[in-house]
Amino acid sequence: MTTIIETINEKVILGDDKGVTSCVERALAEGITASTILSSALIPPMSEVGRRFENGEYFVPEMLMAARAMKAGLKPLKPILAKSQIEPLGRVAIGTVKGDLHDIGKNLVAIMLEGSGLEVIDLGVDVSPAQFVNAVHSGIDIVALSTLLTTTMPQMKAVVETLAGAGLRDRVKVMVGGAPVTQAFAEEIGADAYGKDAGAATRLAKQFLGIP
Ligand code: B1M
Repeated sequence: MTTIIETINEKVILGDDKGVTSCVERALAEGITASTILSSALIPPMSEVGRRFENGEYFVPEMLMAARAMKAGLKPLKPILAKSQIEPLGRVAIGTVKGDLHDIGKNLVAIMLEGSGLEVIDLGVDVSPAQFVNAVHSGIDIVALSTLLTTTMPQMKAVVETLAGAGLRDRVKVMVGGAPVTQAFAEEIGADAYGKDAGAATRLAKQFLGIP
């Protein structure tokens, strides 16, 4: 018998956004936790979509439909993952670097950071180094950079360098993440940390702010 998790997997791959939303709501009603739905039902199918794209079975429209379906599944989870807190414990500016339009992972990181009580200023996608610097001027503790493309990884270095050029490098912590990014790359470009996933990024942010 197919489980609800398997059904959600399949519906994400097929880009059935309405089906994904209703199945996620059903899974929640069945008592499956939001984090299990996220890690077992919504994230894994994106790897399969990537595999199909690499093999030429899927093209950009199919990838877009799958991304839309995944986002539709995130909607009912968001209020549960981001339990509201009263006083923000710190401020994080997050964005996908210039030239890159992928935002699902970045959005997940933002949700988890918010859920841990931090104020998140989401700069969106295709964010230039100057835009990150402007955000830091408004009083930011941490800058979180995301990228999914190898071609836009140098933009992360550009952000670190632009912050240094503006005399702001010591004022903020810079975290980097996204599928092609590694700990070694983070060290190479002078970032303060590498977040493997949304959970790791949240743990690091709290560590930087001295939050237990
Ligand atoms: Co694109 N795409 N895509 N894509 N896409 C990839 C990334 C790719 C690996 C697919 C492939 O070839 N197998 C490939 C990149 C190859 C490379 O550079 N090595 C690729 C390509 C080539 C492209 C285009 C160039 C395709 C084209 O047009 N020919 C194009 C680029 C457009 C652009 O950005 N300028 C493109 C476009 C798209 C869509 C628009 C169709 C869509 C994005 C929709 C959207 O985001 N709104 C899309 C999608 C969906 C994908 C795949 C299938 C899925 C990405 C995803 O959402 N994963 C992807 C293949 C794959 O990843 N297997 C692929 C799920 C998400 C939860 O994971 O984003 O890794 P991820 O986030 C994780 C961690 O990485 C981490 O935490 C998250 C969750 O725990 N993390 C951080 C992420 N950011 C962080 C920041 C932090 C910390 C952790 O801060 C500290």
